[in-house]
Amino acid sequence: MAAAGNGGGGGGTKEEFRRIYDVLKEKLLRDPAFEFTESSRQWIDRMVDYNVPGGKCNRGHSVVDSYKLLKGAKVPSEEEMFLASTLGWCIEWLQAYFLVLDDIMDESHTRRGQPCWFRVPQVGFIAINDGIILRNHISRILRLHFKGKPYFADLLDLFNEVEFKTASGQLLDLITTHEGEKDLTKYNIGVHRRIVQYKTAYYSFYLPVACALLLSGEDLINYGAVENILVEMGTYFQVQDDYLDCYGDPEFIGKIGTDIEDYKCSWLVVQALECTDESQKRVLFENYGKNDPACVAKVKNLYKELNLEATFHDYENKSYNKMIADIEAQPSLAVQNVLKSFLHKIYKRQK
Ligand code: GPP
Ligand code: MG
Ligand code: MG
Ligand code: MG
Repeated sequence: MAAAGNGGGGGGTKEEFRRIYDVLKEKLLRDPAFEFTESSRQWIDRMVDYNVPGGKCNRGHSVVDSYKLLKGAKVPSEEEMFLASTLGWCIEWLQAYFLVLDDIMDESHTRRGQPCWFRVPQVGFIAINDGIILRNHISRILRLHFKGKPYFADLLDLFNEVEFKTASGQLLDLITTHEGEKDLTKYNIGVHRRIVQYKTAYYSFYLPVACALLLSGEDLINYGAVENILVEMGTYFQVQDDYLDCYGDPEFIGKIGTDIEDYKCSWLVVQALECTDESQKRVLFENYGKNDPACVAKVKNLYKELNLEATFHDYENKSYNKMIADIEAQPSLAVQNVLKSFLHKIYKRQK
């Protein structure tokens, strides 16, 4: 799918996308609704640079790529490309907001190859307020660039709905951990699926495509089937995240896994519970959720014994084939291209 890449007609290279970040940030630093002091402006400048642009930007790029694919043969204007990139950045801002807070809740250490924001000296709990500011930046950006557009209300509603779903998923992620502490056998694939659909799939997969659809003048009510496929893709993506938490190289993925220590209802522990015998189950019960490297190592050894790597690769292939079949059943070729383009960004990802 050549058209899915960057650098095709209508602009939209990664460099152009990045350039728009600078434009948006400059506007925020000159927001007339707040009389900045020199030090508050510097704080926001540094905080936004630290947390917003350093990731892979898959979500942001996907808005631009999806929009171009939806336009088909029509080349988007410069203004349209700017708006698509701006929506892409709004999702990157949303991601930054979630990650700043998620890292506090998960007691994580590193993110994108640097200390988590709350671990930076002088930041600490100010990171909570920074998370709130990042969320508010999205509303500021949308107000500035989209107020007056026919789809403005739908856009605000979309971001609100998706944020609610994500925070609800995060709640499930956190309270399920308490239930698991009492009884690890409460974890199963259904529980896992529910958590990851809400905490990851809507904001990471549905939101970018929904933004591109609104920008193209579409009514989201007609895209229920597309939403289902994107939620499926998001589930697959979070299974990869759970896998990489244990098997990824921290140097390469930019973060150190904490799922075993944190007692998370990870896809890996769910798979382990499915295929352990009684003595292996005891090893799991005794060592899962302990903040002790020796216990973590025992859990990882057990995963190795159970060959969960192979289970994962099998899941990855089956899940890919199923998604491709669902995508190819879509009546619109443009929509098929949007979905395939997104899937190919993440299939067999290593980070
Ligand atoms: C990812 O979970 C989920 C989120 C980032 C959503 C957070 C939502 C909030 C409302 C704060 P994760 O903890 O597995 O991600 P990672 O492995 O990147 O820490
Ligand atoms: Mg988390
Ligand atoms: Mg986390
Ligand atoms: Mg994770």
